[in-house]
Amino acid sequence: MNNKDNQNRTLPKTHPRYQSLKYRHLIIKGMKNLVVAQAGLIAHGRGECFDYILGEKTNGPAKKAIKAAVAMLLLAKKPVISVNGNTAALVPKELVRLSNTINAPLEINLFYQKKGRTEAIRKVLVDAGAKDILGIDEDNRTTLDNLESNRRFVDVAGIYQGDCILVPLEDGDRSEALKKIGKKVIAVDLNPISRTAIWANITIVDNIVRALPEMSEVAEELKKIEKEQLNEIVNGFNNQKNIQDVLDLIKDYIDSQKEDAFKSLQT
Ligand code: PTJ
Repeated sequence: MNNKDNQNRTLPKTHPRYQSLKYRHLIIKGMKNLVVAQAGLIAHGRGECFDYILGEKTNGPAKKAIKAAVAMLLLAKKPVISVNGNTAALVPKELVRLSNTINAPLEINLFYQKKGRTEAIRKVLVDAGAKDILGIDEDNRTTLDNLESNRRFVDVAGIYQGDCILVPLEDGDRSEALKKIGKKVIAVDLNPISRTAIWANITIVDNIVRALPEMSEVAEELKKIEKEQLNEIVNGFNNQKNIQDVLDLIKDYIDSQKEDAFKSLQT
């Protein structure tokens, strides 16, 4: 039995948790190919847990945040999409689609640097159709002085000069650092109270696998409207209030589960 057959057998499409298992397997495959850091498995598990208590769907506050985020990206002079291992493993084609739709380059920016990882991620993105990828050429590299982690290494033509940076699912201190040097930060993070989520200008509390395609859809629509209207959308968005609304949804969801979780036992 080859590997694919083996995976098909262990992952039947009829499995009630098929979608979740499919993404889990992509992360495991990514780790084997160096795309995903070992810690990326743990990060994914933490994300799964939050997704569970958000009902595994794009909620109302996430939709509001997506609209504001896309408006902000379309208004930006130099928007950049930061790419890490988990994102590249889960949604490579959607990264390329959003990059093309909003005209923002993809920049590989890693927390866990290891020989061969950047190249592995570059290959995944190229296979998904990406043309120009930043964060690869060491000659174009500079550092952000107010950040100590490996994420401080940035591309001069990308995050360094960028005015609005999309940072999907990542560790704590970068959104704070980017904001302190005057950049706008858009985070996609299933943990509504992570440091990234709290510090970002706009936080999309949703799974990256749902949020990115939705962002491209919304971008197609918002590209048709005037700058003034885009500004209204951004100015009408309150990140703190939106995160608080997500926390209320989590409370409601957990309350509903006191009954709903047991319904399947009655059929
Ligand atoms: O590829 P690298 O080296 O840049 O490293 C990437 C990881 C993700 C390993 C690194 O940034 C890390 O350790 O991140 P943390 O501190 O574990 O934070 C990841 C955050 O993303 C957590 O708040 C998770 O809840 C959230 N998260 C995980 N999976 C998803 C997610 N958010 C949205 N969609 C997901 N699929």
